Order: sequence, then structure tokens, then C-alpha cells
Amino acid sequence: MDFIDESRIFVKAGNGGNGCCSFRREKFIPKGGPDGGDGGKGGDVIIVASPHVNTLLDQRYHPHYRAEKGRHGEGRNCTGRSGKDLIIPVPVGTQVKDFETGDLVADLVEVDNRVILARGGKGGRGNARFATSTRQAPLYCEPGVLGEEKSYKLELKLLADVGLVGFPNAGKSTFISHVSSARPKIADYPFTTLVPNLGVVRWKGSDFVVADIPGIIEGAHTGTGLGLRFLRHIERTRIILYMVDLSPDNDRDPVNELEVLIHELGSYSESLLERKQIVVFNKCDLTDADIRAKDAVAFARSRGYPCFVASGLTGAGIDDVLNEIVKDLYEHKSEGFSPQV
Ligand SMILES: Nc1nc2c(ncn2[C@@H]2O[C@H](COP(=O)(O)OP(=O)(O)OP(=O)(O)O)[C@@H](O)[C@H]2O)c(=O)[nH]1
Ligand SMILES: [Mg+2]
Repeated sequence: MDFIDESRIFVKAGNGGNGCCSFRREKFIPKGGPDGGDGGKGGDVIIVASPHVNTLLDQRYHPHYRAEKGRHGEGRNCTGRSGKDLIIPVPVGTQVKDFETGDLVADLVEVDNRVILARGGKGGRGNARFATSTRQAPLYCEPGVLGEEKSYKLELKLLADVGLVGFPNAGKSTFISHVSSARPKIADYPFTTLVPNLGVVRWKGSDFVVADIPGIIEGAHTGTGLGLRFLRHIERTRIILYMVDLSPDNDRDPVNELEVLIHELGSYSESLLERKQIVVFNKCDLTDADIRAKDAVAFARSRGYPCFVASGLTGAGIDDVLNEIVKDLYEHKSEGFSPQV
């Protein structure tokens, strides 16, 4: 399935129906009074966070949304029917920005959060409303007001507790499939993962969500590889987990690999480096991994990061990683933790 995490949409609310100009005409009542009804209100366009949608794919391919018009008023004081509202379901975590100004209009962080993107026009009043004692047969009525028309930019920023950051092939997808029921593609070549995956981990009675994003490489902040496009999905995670590959086939030195990751993240956004960060030196089941880990662990510790030597394949050391995550999330939950915005 395609994963689309940004799109532009055009919304047009329904116009209000026109008021009606009409007079009561019945047998033996030659000059019945005005009885033109009001027009109905136009439908609104409303965006709603839905748990059943995962990407902005629909919005990318169908960017135009138009709510129903209000019906015109009719004689015999009949008010026109209001237009139906149009609902746009989007994934939880979608941010709505004004396309012209870039201002944030809404951040839909919880299921059922909803915002009106364009308001339907009011219906016009019918001539019955304009009758007064001195003007008993008004010949005018109001037209309906036009519905609002706007354009927005939608951006999906996944909501997860832990974001996995690492070079391609470091073993991020292997890790998430070991700890959760997510089953991303795993393979021995770079850029296997092209779209983010979320996995729910249940550990010692706590649930948390881990996001596996495509690998980043040196120069990602200038657009190399898949660039930093996907880092937006870790902007709102509580913890950043750097995954570093200890395998002897990796020609990069683990210390250097970690430094590059930190540098790339910092170039994307300094504030990411103020988050809780932990390091997992992965693939410790391979020969000589412990030798390669030695300097790297010392380096990570000197920087103050909690670090672990583990293997997503065999599961060695993974329990300690999960314990650390749960401990940190628990501390923040007790302070009223909510997703970072
Ligand atoms: N020996 C060993 N191999 C591992 C371990 N973790 C992952 N691998 C292997 O490393 C290769 C890459 O693993 P992935 O999980 O696809 O790596 P990734 O970080 O998701 O890679 P991208 O999606 O390309 O960014 C696969 O062949 C895995 O089987 C591990 O702990 N030990
Ligand atoms: Mg992967």
C-alpha cells in the first residue's frame, strides 16, 4: 500500500439556498399574504481524525471536496432543506495548515478530533420574513450566502512513543518485528523500508508504539538517499532510539555511524536532540561484534546516552532496551505525558 503523508486539498462548502418570493393563492382568498420560505443552509466541510485511515492517500488522489448546497425556499412558507455536511476522514496525527499562509489550523491528535474547514453559506430569507404592517406584500427576498472556499495543506505526523533512527540495514525493521506484531519487509539490502511502519509493543503491562522509519544516511539533510522527509514522523516521539549496526560487513565504524546519525538529526531540528535518546548497538550475535562495540559503548556513555548491545534477530539484550523505554515512558506518563507537538 502506498504511504502518503502530505497532500493539498481544496474545499468548498455548500452555498445557502435562496429565499423564495411567493404569495398565498387559494380559491376565495384573492390577496393572500407573502409565503416565501427561507433557503436552507449549505453543508460544511469537516475534517475528522479516524482510526480507520492510515495515510493521506485518498486526499492525494481526490483533492477536491465540495459539500452539498442548501435548497431554495419555496412557497407556502417551506424552508429549503439544509445541505449535508461533508466529512473528510484522515489519520490520527494529521496537521492541517492554511495553504497560503502556512499557519497551523488544527492538529488532530486524538480519534474524533474534528474541525470545520469551510462553513456553509446561510440560506437567504424568503419574502414572508420581510412583511411589515406598512409593507404587506414585499416583492423581494434574499439570495443565499456563498459557502466558503479554501485550500489547505495536510501533513501526517505519526504519533508514536519511540522512533527508530538508523542507517539502512541496521536492523530497525527486524527489531520492530521482534518486539511487536508489525511485519515489515526485512532484507539484506539498503532502503528495504520505504514507508514508516508502526508497531504496538506490550511489555510488562505497558503498551507503547514504536515507529520504524526508512533509513537515513550521511548527507540526508541535503537530500541524499530518501533525505529527511520521514524524520517528521519522529518529531512527536518521546524517545529516539538510534540503531547502530555492529556487523563486520559494515565498513563504517560504529562510533562514526552514531555521530553521523546525531548530526543528521540535529541538522533537521535541534530540538530533536533535547529528547530522550537511547542507543542500541545491534547484531551482537555476529562474531567480533563485542570488540566493535567496546569503543562505541564508551563513546555513547560519554555523551550520556543509555546504551545497549543487543540483537534483534536472536533477541539478546532486547529486554533491557524495553525496560529502559517503559521506565522512561512511565515517568513521563505520571507527569501527564502527552504526545509532543
Ligand atoms: N545477525 C544479525 N542480523 C540482523 C540483525 N538484525 C537485522 N539483521 C539483518 O540485517 C539485514 C537488514 O535488516 P532490516 O531489519 O531490514 O534493516 P533496516 O534497518 O530495517 O533496513 P532499511 O529498511 O533498509 O533501512 C537483514 O538481512 C536482517 O536479517 C541481528 O540482530 N543480527
Ligand atoms: Mg527496514
